[in-house]
Amino acid sequence: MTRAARMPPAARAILDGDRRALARVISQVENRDPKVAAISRALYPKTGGTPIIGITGPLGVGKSSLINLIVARLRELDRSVGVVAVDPSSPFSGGSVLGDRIRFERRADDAGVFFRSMASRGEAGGVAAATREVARLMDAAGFDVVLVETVGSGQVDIAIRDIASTSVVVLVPHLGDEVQTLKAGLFEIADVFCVNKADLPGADLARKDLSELVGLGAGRSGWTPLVVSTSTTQPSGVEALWTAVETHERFLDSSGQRGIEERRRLSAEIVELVRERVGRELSVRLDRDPDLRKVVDDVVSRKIDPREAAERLERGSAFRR
Ligand SMILES: Nc1nc2c(ncn2[C@@H]2O[C@H](COP(=O)(O)OP(=O)(O)OP(=O)(O)O)[C@@H](O)[C@H]2O)c(=O)[nH]1
Ligand SMILES: [Mg+2]
Repeated sequence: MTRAARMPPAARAILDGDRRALARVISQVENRDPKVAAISRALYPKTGGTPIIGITGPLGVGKSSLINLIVARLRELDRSVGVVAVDPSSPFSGGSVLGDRIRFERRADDAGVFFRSMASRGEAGGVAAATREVARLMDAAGFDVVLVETVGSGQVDIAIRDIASTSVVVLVPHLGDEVQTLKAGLFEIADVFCVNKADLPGADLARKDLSELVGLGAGRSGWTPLVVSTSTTQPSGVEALWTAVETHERFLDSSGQRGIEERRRLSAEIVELVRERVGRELSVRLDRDPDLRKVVDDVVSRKIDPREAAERLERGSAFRR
């Protein structure tokens, strides 16, 4: 049987641009439906050619508003775009924190745009994996660009750099102390900094401060993050923001970093999948396998410490079938 003949009908439909099939499979991803594995596997060879642009930053800084404007701009240029937003209705807040969050504009009659929000409930690793999966489905579905909105503020960061080829970190003037605490983490992930709400006082200063901070850093792998400012209410700066994104995408190609970065991301994904699988299997066996229960007993009774138990399991056959 050829590979094509083995392609699941849902995968075929996604490749053929069937948006309802795409929506259905995304729901299956959210519901952890085991049928997704075969579909993803069949689609994987068709992926990798689409820029995945992460738009991340603290709650309420204007990420969704910016995405609406970027989408409008891309549609003017006749480029199709898929958007996946991880909804920040986190376990911390028990729901949407801000009453005035911007919804994505419905463009029901435009097949060149596809929006999807995903709940961020559940452990961060699972959300990151599902988000990556959905971005990849959109890639396979043939969109020219995929945008991923995530809330990134240290604790609730979902590792956008393991998903996106370019990461935009959105901030607003007067984040003050927050910026200090965010800084370390955000500098790791930002290819482009966007100071949004530039219509508010302090935007120029914030931009200047950021530019200075960026200039101090050595720059990751030959890239110094670009700093732009935008306002979605005026609106202004959105073209400059998109130009900065494209500049970074071009840098990835001209410097050879694209391949290096992709290899890093995929390695991390493989490690994560093995960790998850081995971890799940091991927990079950620690509970059920009499020999392994004995090892846990020895830790409980303080005969050995957890580290030694782990080493014993590694040396033994616990990780093999
Ligand atoms: N003054 C001003 N307000 C803005 C600007 N951009 C967005 N806002 C407002 O900020 C609020 C939050 O905007 P969103 O686009 O929902 O922000 P977000 O970052 O997607 O929010 P979450 O997804 O909840 O984290 C809304 O009330 C917007 O109208 C801007 O450029 N200037
Ligand atoms: Mg939003």
